[in-house]
Amino acid sequence: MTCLALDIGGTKLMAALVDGAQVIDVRRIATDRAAGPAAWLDAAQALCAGWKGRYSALGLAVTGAVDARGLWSALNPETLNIPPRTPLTELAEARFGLPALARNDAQAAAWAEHRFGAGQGRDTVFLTISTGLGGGIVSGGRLLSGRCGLAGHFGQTGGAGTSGRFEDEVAGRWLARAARAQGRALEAPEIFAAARAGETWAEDLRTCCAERVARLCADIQAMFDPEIIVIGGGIGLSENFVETVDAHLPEAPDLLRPALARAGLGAEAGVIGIADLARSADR
Ligand code: BMX
Repeated sequence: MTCLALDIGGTKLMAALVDGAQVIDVRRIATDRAAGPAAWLDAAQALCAGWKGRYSALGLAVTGAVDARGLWSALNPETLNIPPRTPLTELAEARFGLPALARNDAQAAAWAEHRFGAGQGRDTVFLTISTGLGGGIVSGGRLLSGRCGLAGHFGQTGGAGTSGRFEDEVAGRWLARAARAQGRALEAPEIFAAARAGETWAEDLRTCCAERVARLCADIQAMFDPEIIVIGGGIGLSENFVETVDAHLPEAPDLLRPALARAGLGAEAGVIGIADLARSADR
């Protein structure tokens, strides 16, 4: 069964036709961050206007928390300013004329990595490290959602010895801010390129980021005891990032040491995961 899968993120909006783990067709545009949910769905609809009749299920993987009733809210409005309790599935169903299933983007990606990617068949925790930091947990073959759709939102914890919200101390926005504080107006990809070119200031930022992620992974191991922690997102997928995290895991007894892997499905994990969830009867 082919599924229309939409991914609404803080930077990009993606529409894909997905069959199993196969992305048959995909289109992307930048998210108009100043617009709101209705305009984002209009944009998604325009992206896939030519696909009518080619799909029979609808899934949405979105930044922010989605509860069991399909109500959608931002946790960090800096990522995307979603009005509280936006009726996402209702809005999507009215537009596309199909029952819809919506989940947080990182939760959907966790499911995809567990089904088809680096965590295949295993208890998996997934982390996406990009503009912010998101996550998802698959335990005993089930994707955890939680009461309000919060399960796996590790970026919203005050973990790893930092103060405040963890994603504000580790991910893309933090890297850019830290570089700016040193007089360099650069974004995360340029900072990582500078690190690869051997510039010490950039290597230090990258190492600091990896060290903090390593401490988070150790905490996750103690909390959920997964078989694997899969790391993705723009920063997570960058060259040798997972190896650097691994090298900075805190000293701990073997039992507490997580097994880490680079995400297998790249930037399409969210659409692959939500398509699989939307197809299955287990909602
Ligand atoms: C934020 C939060 C998460 C999301 C994560 C990564 C919002 C709007 N988003 O922590 O729900 O999973 O960012 O989002 O509160 P991305 O858009 O960077 O993939």
